[in-house]
Amino acid sequence: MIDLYYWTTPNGHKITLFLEETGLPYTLHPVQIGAGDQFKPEFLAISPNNRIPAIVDRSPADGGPPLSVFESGAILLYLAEKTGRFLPADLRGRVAVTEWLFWQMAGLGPMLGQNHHFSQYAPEKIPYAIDRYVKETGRLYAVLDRRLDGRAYLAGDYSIADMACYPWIVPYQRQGQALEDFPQVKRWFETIQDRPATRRAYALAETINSTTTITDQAKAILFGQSAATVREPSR
Ligand SMILES: N[C@@H](CCC(=O)N[C@@H](CS)C(=O)NCC(=O)O)C(=O)O
Repeated sequence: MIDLYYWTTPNGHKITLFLEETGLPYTLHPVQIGAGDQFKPEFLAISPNNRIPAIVDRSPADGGPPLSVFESGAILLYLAEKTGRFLPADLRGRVAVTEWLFWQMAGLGPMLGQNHHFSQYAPEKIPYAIDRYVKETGRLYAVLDRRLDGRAYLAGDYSIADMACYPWIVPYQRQGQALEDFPQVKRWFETIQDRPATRRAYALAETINSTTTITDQAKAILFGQSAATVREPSR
């Protein structure tokens, strides 16, 4: 049994996509990041960066005590290895999946996250920042589009690399992008959107939180963090 510490954001969706695909039994624990749940000591004990997602595997393969994992890329790799699904066993297939998984973790996620911040949430509209991240988002979409030319998925069959990228493309309109400009991304996106597991993961999210708007109080919690927040999380 997997305990999933989750909120309805792109990084959270990555893990419900995997769990719904595999049917691995899991219990979902909502962590309301706009209300500050990520600073509770019991959550920080498994996720020291005060970010969702995190998991606890109550039956790890080594038969030892429950094992926690934070960072969505590490969680996807862990679950893929645990189940033997969505990560090829052969050397070259595995390298290709990990390349695109790390590309998502280090590039697509952080850059699109800054796009969301400056386009949607920042109290001032800073043209330089908006332009910088909308353009970088477009560049990354073009990299994805080129990679998908002649390929159904990012690396071989549907894999954890696709599961990492897909949730970040879902809000493409809010990122100032049009899928018509990236025909391969559009085709790939619509194929994944139609998977029954994808539909289940997003339907589940709707039952937990159906809004994308963030209150001023939530903004203060999410965007006001500093070293002091880490040193005194209960303040
Ligand atoms: N690199 C991390 C990023 C996780 C992340 O940024 N999570 C956000 C939601 S998508 C969060 O928990 N934010 C809470 C906060 O900022 O305090 C991962 O992929 O797991």
